[in-house]
Amino acid sequence: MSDLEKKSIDPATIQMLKKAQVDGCETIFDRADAMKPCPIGAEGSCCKHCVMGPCRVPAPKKKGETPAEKTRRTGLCGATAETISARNFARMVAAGTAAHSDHARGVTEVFLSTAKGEVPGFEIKDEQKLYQLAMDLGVEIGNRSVREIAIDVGHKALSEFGRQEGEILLAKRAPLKRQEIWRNLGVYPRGIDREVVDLLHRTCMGVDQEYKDLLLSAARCSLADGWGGSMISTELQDVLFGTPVPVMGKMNLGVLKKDEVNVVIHGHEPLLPEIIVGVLQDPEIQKAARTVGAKGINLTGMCCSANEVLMRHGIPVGGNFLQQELAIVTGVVDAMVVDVQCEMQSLAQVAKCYHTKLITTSPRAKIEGAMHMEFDERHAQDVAKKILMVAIDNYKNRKPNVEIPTETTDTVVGFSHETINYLLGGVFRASYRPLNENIINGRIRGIAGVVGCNNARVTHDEPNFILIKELIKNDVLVLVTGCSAMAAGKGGLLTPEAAKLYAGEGLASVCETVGIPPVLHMGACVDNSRILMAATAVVKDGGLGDDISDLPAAGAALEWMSEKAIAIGQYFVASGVFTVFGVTWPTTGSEEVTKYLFEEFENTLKGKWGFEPDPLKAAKLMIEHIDKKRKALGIDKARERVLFDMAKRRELDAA
Ligand code: BF8
Ligand code: SF4
Repeated sequence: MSDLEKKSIDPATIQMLKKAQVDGCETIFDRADAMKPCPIGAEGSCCKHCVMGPCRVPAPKKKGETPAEKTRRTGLCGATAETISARNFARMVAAGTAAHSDHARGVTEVFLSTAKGEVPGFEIKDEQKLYQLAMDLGVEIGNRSVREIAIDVGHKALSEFGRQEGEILLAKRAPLKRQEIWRNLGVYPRGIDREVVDLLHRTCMGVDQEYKDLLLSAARCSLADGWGGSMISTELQDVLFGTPVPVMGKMNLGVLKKDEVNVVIHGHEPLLPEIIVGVLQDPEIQKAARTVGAKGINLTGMCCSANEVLMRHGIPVGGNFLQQELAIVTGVVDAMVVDVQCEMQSLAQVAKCYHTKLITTSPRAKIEGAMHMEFDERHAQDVAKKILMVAIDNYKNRKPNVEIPTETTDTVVGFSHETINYLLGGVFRASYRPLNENIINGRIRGIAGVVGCNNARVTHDEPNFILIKELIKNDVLVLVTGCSAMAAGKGGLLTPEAAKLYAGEGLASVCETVGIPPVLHMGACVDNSRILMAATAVVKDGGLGDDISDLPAAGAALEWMSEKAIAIGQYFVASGVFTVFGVTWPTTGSEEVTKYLFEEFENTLKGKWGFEPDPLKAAKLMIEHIDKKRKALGIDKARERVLFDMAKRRELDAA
């Protein structure tokens, strides 16, 4: 196996890496070879919170240093390794929370304008969800019009960002016991922006210098993301664009088409992508595409934007984070349209190697060398059409070095929290009861959320794919979002048939009865809030304890790279979930800080972090945790009986 072939488990990715090499086009995979991560920064031991530094306070070479040795290891201001490491960790949480929540703010503003009827092209698609949200936000329904209710919901949601007093409203959706834990610890999230500002303030030079206090504040900030910003995004996007229901969709670079104009939408906010989907069928646009000799326009998604339009429209997915440059390497992407987050600056360089027009659209994110066509919700359709026309015009500029991988995989996606509810319980008696019953009787051992990114420091898609396969083999139902959902999809795990092929007998029997895949795609990264809602629904349905931390459940992000992933992991931990990360752990510079996150959080928040880059070992940790929770609930014996029954059945079948 050549070095190149070890970069990914996905053949389409390898094929494009080889092509990039032939074309002389550099990608992130090359840069990862050329530049190693800084070891001091990697362990969270570098502080540059003031210009007397940067101060480097690396972990001690030997274990068990004396207190005197330890005091000598500080920054100029005396900040200890613990403070520096906790501050760095907390800043990651603040940045991740800011990213999800600023996305949410944008969605809320468009939602409010839609409610007021100010933005053509946008409408309220899911009234049922609007009513539910209105109730949770304390908006009166009565016999008021949808418009009136929606305007109030928009205002209420918007005021959650700048809230100065009280508690974030949607956090009241959490189980009561969970809310009590937050209140007792003083980590109940207040305003969304307030928590981000609070954390940036206390991590400044000379402010909060007690690592436990810093880490609890980070927990509070992350909760403002999970139960605040991210949840508002998901809710309002569903109200505006429809709550996902099961839909078929294809994944991988093979979805690009040689004889059509290819437009890749990449990023996170579904606002412009939804409008692009809408204007695609415009006869004028279709005609323009045919005039340049193309058979039509092929829309493809990349990263979380892909998840959004896949879940709601079945638009094919080009790939995940590490495939963004490689889509362009095919030579057939006529335009790549980006908004915010996870867009590599190198796209501009890669686009130059081919003919691709890179188009930035967000007022928050411009890229040097890209064309900027700003998304303006008041003229969204015009902007969308102009973007498509740029792509159409560019079709003629394709160079001869075109090569599209053949790989595409079929998937069934669209498992919102509401959809799972309906599928399990039926439209008229929607409930999580059948899921709870199957967890209690042991057919389903537990639930795992496997989420997060790709990371150029590990083999692309491999840790996520192996982990997910191992979990379902052991009867753990897996929920996926973000880029890990695409690792599952490309690997063939997002189909009902995958249950028979890969799942343990117990899980497979449930999946076959309900007709669902053993791995449920729940959406983009902001939609991790759907997992919080699903976990809460399971708790509320009864029989599995009275808090999320009682559930036989665990989370993981083995290929994480973004600060957003740390914010997500932290809100899962602060919601009571054991969460395992891979690749590298950002606080190893301080044993105390790491121990606090990995062990002591369990005593207070009843959830904790874990670190394990090896996917099989990570699966083992998660399954052990699930079994520990089953035992505490007194349902461990039921599973043994189910497995025994199955062995008996097989024996009888064989006889
Ligand atoms: O928000 S999983 S690489 S695309 S950060 Fe980015 Fe990570 Fe992908 Fe979406 Ni999430
Ligand atoms: Fe160094 Fe303290 Fe300044 Fe950080 S805040 S750079 S540890 S002097």
